[in-house]
Amino acid sequence: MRVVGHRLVPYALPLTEPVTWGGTPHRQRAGVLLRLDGADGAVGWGDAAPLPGFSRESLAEAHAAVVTGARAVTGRDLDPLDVVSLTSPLHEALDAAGLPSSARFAVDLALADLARQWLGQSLPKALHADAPASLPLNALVLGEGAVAQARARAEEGYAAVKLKVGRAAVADDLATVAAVREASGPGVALRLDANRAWSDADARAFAAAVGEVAYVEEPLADPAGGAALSRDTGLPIALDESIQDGASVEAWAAAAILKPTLVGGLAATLRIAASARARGVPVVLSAAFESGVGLRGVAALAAATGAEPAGLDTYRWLAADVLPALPFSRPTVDLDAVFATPLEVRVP
Ligand code: OSB
Ligand code: MG
Repeated sequence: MRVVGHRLVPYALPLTEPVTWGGTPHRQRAGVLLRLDGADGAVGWGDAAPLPGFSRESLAEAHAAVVTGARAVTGRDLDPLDVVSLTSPLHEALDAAGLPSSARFAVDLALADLARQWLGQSLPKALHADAPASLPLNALVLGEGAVAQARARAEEGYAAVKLKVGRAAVADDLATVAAVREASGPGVALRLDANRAWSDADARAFAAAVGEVAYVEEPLADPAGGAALSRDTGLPIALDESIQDGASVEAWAAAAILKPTLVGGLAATLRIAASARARGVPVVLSAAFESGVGLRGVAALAAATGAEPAGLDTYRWLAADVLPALPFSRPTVDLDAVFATPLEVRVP
């Protein structure tokens, strides 16, 4: 497959309500799409959406790096099997270019999207031959009305609900978690995320009273205490920011949360997922409020790495998208259907 051209398409999408990242409320989500044109007329799309407060790179830096990556692949004749294996000399060249994470995600995704069309496959199947066609999703419960939202999502049939903790007093969080558990019922896995809000004492007080949960992401302000906290209290702890910071996933972790926009793109996500699995740690793919183009990539990686309920529910907070409606606001998504139609990108 020969890449004959590329184009960058900046976007800014309104959010349904302000969402806080890194302590600042945001009303819109900005990023840049990468379009790669194949010699046969196929088009591959990627999405670079650095998340303020989480990404190290700015949007301007991401944009410049996507240009660098796009130039590196344009004009090259590539074997589509090399592209989807994500371990070719091309990927080594991209590694050497040191693109920031969100830009590398865009380049990896656009290339893989082109390659999978050459191969006549959905992106999940192109990345992993045994990838399931159907993917369970997690319901994200944010802001006011968490209990009512959790009840509604459980009634719709979601297998997992995720709730932010650590922004209120421990006693208030415990009451909210108990109410969400009561509202969602016994069949729904409860995922919590403290985003490093707690002292060791706060986390131990929480662990002593919380009851059964699937896991708590990043409970500690000082993540070095995670292994001891988990060992002493039995609290299942998932790693998220720690993985973004480059920590390896150790066997004591209850889950590895992988955000391809933040951990280095498709190849890096598959590499970290394999090392987590080798230690027996389940892998949960999750979004960072990308556009629909990026979310399709996250969905594909979730299926390719094992299909724990995936965190695509950030889609619900996009008041507009660059694609026609995607079927991501439901308990399971049919990935063959998502990848059956060519993309109709239109930037609002
Ligand atoms: O802390 O997990 C987080 C989205 C953007 C930035 C950080 C986080 C998130 C999510 C994504 O929670 C949704 C999910 O994991 O279900
Ligand atoms: Mg998290």
